[in-house]
Parts: sequence; structure tokens; C-alpha cells
Amino acid sequence: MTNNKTLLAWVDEKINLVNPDKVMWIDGSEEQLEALRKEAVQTGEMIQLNEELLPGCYLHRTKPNDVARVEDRTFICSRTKENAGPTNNWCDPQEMYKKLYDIARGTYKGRTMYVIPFSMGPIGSPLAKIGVEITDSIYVVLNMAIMTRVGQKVLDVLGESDDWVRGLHAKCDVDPENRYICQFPEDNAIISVNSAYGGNVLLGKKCFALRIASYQGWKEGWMAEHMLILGLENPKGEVHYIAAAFPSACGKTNLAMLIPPEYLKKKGYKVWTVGDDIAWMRIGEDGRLYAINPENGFFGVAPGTNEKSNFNALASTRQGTIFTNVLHNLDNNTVWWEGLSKDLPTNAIDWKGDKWDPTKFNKADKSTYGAHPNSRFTAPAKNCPCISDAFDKGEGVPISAIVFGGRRAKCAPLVYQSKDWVNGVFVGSAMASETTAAAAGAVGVTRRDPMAMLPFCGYNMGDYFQHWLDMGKKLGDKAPKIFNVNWFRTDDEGNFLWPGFGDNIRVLNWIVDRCEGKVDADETPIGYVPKADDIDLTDLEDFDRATLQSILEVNKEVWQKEAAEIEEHYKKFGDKLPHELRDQLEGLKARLASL
Ligand code: OXD
Ligand code: MN
Repeated sequence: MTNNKTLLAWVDEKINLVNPDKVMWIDGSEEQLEALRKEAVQTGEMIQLNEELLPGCYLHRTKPNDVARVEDRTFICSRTKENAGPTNNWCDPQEMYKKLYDIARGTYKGRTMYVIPFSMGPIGSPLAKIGVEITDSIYVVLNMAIMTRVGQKVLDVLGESDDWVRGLHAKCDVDPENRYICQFPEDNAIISVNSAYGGNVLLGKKCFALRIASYQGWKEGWMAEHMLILGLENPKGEVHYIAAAFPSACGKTNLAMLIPPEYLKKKGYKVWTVGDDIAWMRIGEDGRLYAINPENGFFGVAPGTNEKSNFNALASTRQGTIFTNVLHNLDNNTVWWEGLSKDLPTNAIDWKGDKWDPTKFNKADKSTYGAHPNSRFTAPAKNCPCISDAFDKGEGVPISAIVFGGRRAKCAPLVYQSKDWVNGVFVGSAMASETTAAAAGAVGVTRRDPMAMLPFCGYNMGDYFQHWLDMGKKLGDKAPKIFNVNWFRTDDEGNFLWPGFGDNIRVLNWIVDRCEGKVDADETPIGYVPKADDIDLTDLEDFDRATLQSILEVNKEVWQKEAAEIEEHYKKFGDKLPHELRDQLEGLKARLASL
């Protein structure tokens, strides 16, 4: 399939290491993928679902010890510890290669080695990059064939080039004690062992498109970000593109696929999805920032997804989708998860593969759930009813606004605009949110998650902040405007105040109006906050302007506490913290003091 010498030599070397019975190159043909699906069904690795209700859909269960990304076992193996920085686990690359090779050695015995050439981004796009993943899992092959563009065409574009990312995955015994997800940024290499869960083994996604690509972007002058990309169409048919970063499972997929409330839909507002998780952005010939979604599918969190919360995501999963760790409804051979519908299936198998007892279901006790809280769907992007026609465009879409956000019960207002790019970088660097189920570990604890990149930045985060500042200098007055949103303000009983979901478009409209210079704002110590009259509340039931006013509030004491926490957070970065950000913090403190 290829004469690429560096690729053939690497594959040979890995064959010698893992010792497979057979080697199969993935050519991307439907026949080959179909044969693999059949084989996976035969061995029990996947269950074929109801052909009429869910054509081409399958269910897969991982081991109960292997259901989320494992940040404590994820390493950035740069040559020096300083290059990985204070927010990453680090190990010397030579030491880690040895350890991983010892773990992987001979483990493909009795198995097939699949070699998957894949493109992150439309094949041949100037913003795209190529990788090759070796795996011993059909599940990985079939997921990669949804999440990325795979096969012969990728090799044709690669030609003799050495510019490709090497990804080795070995399931081994799925032993959590020997599980490692390792990135080697200076070598363009990734090795993942002893896991079979998507976020750890679909190496195109977090490992390449964020950890390795963020490093490449730093070196090459572009940006790889944990951001959705959406196009907001107004009644005149103009589309403005917004890129938004939120920590895992904070509703990125919901925002990317938003359906406007009836009244705004009738007026002609629409949202088009370009991407729901990752954005690669470069400065275009006209000096603006252009973004592509490097992925080809959605690896979305299933629980909570329903016709009302995210009609478009649900519609995307109705064919050609692989479900992981959801509940299997035996009555009609379909799938279910908490939040899909009110009726609980009565004849079903839970995510662990045991008979599910709906009478024991207790919302407060996750161990009674039928689907794992981090269960997923892997759905082709082309299924999405609101997929943007720019999705496959190699040149990307021009970004008008960058939006940061997180879950903050009391602190950040519903929306505010940073004073300028540098102030926006400060806002992103101080982002914080409650932890969620997408990563293993405690749930419900607040953590600082700069630009939502904490688990995904492949180099020193101090250098990453500097890279953001440098990009701003290059973009000058063509730079996107930077905003922060918070859909999660609560009252004293913990109830969410803002309705969220489709109504978030009311905030996006204000953001676009600000970008266009069409609307005024109030200047506060943290940035520009909307005048309460400028957010359109037409047809919003149970929500009034007084409540809006309350969630636009910037409270002096709360923000002074926040500034003190940011100061603490910044200490980690030592000398690597750009002085511009320290100045920003001092500026904020001074403005708060004089409030
Ligand atoms: C994800 C995440 O997208 O954890 O899966 O961020
Ligand atoms: Mn994500």
C-alpha cells in the first residue's frame, strides 16, 4: 500500500516487538471494515444492534476497570522535565520506551496487528496532519474509521514524507497496574498500553490532536485547542464562527449542536456544527484565524443525551454508530442510558454485562445505573442534521470569537468579554470548573483547567500561555475577540438559574453583536458585561430580567477570593509564567480594590 521507507521500517520494528500472528493494513474500504465488524460480532467483542431501528450500529463493553481516561497514568515524555512542565506527569523518554517495550513485547501473539493510516482533518488539507496507529483491537480500528479519515488515500497523500505521527497501541491484559498513555512530543510518537477505552486508545484524538499537536503548533506557529467550532447563522444568512473551550463533559457537544428556541428559529437563526471537541487553528492569508475540526466523528458522552437536550447528537447516533458501556435493551435489541427516556427498560443488560434490575435504580447511587456515567457513542459527523457545509473544507472557517467557560456556581457571570487579547489569555489561563466523570478520579471538585487543556497540553503550560500571547501579537487587530461564559450559576438551593441548552444562543447572539461592534456593554473589573436589556429574553418562560441581572453580577468579595486563588494557581508556573499574565492579575486586583 505504500513505499514510505520510514513507515515501513517502523512497522517492521513493531512487528518484531509485539510478534503478531498476522498483519492487516487498513485500506479504508467498506468491504474490509464490514469483514472486521462481522469478526467482532463473532468473537463477542461487539453486539450487532437492531438493523431496523439502529442500522449499522454496535454495542461494545470495556472492562469495568477501563472506563475513562487515566490522567495519573498519562505521561508527556519530553527530553527534559521542564519541557513537560508542572501540569504533566513526566518520565525520561528512554526509560519510558524501555518500560513500554517490555510491557508490549510479544503481546500480539495469537492476535492480528492492524495498521491504520489516518488523517486528522480533511485528507490533503493544508491544516491536516497524518498519523499511523498500530493496534491489536478491532474495536479501535472501527472507532478510528469513524473518528478519523482512514486508508489508502491517506498513504497516497503522505507519499515519502517523514511528517507523520507514530501511534502504538497494545491492549496487553488490560491491566490497570501497567496502564500507560505516553506521548513523546519530540519524536512525534505515542504509545498506549493495557487499556481498551476510547480516550486512551483512539490515538488520533486526545493523544495526537491535542497533546502532540499542541506541541507541533507551538513549534510551527499554529494552535491545537480543546474547542468546539460552530457557525451561527443570522436571518440575513451571514455565518459567524465561534470556537469554544470547556472542560470535559461541560456540554461542548450540546452547544456545538444547539437548536435555537422556536422564536429565534422562526426569525432565521441557525447553528451549524463544525466540530464538538477539537479545533486546529492557523493564521490564513488574510491574517485572520482559521479553524478546522481534525476529527470525522463525535465521541460523545451518552448519559443525558435525549431528544430535548440534544436532538442533533441523538440523531447522529441512529446509524453507523458504536456504543460503548451503555445499557443493552433486550426487548428490542437497542441501547439505553440514564436520561434517554423516562421509562426504564425492564429486560436489559447493564454496562458491566449483568442483568439490570430497574427496581433498584436510584439516581443518587451511580452503582445502580444501567449505563456507565462516561458511556459513549462514536457517531459519524456526516449523520449530524446540522453539520456545517464547511466541515469538509480544507481551508477551515474564520473564527470571530473564542469563548471560554466552565461550571462555576457563584463566580463568573453568564457572559463577559475580555478587555483585549492579552486579558482574554489571562481569562483562559485562570479557567476553572468542577470535575466530571470523563476522567477517572473524584467527581464534583473544583479545579483550575487553563483553556480546558490541563490534561491535554503536550508541553510546559507556561510556554503554552506565551504561545497564546505570541499568536495574539501576530493576529493584531484581526484577532478573534475573547469571551467567557458560565451557564451554571445556581441559586442558594443549587438550582441552575439560566435555562441553558437552546437558549444559550441568546448569549451567542450578544457575543456576535459585540464582535460586530453593534452593542454596548458595562465595563467591570473583569471585563465587559452585557447590559441586561441587551440579552434577548423574548418567549423565555420562568426567567425574568431581575434573575438575568443577578447572574450578570460581578461580586467584589467573590472575585477577590478568585484573584487570590488565581495567584496560588500561578505559583506552579514559576519563571515560566509570562509577565503579561502576572500584570493582568495585578491589574484585576487593583480594579477590584477600587470597586
Ligand atoms: C472527551 C474529554 O472529549 O474527556 O472525551 O474531554
Ligand atoms: Mn474533550
